[in-house]
Amino acid sequence: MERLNAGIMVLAPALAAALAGGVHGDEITVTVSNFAFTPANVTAAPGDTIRWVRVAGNHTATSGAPCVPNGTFDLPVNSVFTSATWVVPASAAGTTVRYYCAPHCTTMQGSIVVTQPPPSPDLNGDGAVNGDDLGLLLAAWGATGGPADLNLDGAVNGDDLGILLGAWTV
Ligand SMILES: [Ca+2]
Ligand SMILES: [Ca+2]
Ligand SMILES: [Cu+2]
Repeated sequence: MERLNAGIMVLAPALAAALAGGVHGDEITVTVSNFAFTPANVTAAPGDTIRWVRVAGNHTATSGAPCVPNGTFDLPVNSVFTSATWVVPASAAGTTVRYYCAPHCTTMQGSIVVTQPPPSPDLNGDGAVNGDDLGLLLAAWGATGGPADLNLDGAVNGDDLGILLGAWTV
């Protein structure tokens, strides 16, 4: 029983954070060896953590096109720093984040395809889908995109209204 309690105490904060944030928070592991990232290409959602784990050699995980650092991250993965992490920010949604190993930049490369979370019909973010959100959608009626384009088809119209009404908080 004591073991069980200890386990629950460890898990509870993570569970609470997951429920509160509504984010995935998955951890995706990439191994770093001589001379490859494995898997070289991963898919992640905003809020996920990429963890590079050293298997062999002295490397880095450096963001940018091969050999061209762009300053987003530059992390050692070597005999001193055997793992490194980067949390995928919301601003990266819908993009592909390329990275490479600085000492072996011509051959040792990887990428992170960041998914775009579906828009929420709770347009004002207050936790309920109701008349306030309907007002925002109607105000954006006819727009060619933006947060009220709930099905991401480039128009704010009846299809988006249907999604909002289908999610109505009762
Ligand atoms: Ca709302
Ligand atoms: Ca739409
Ligand atoms: Cu390397």
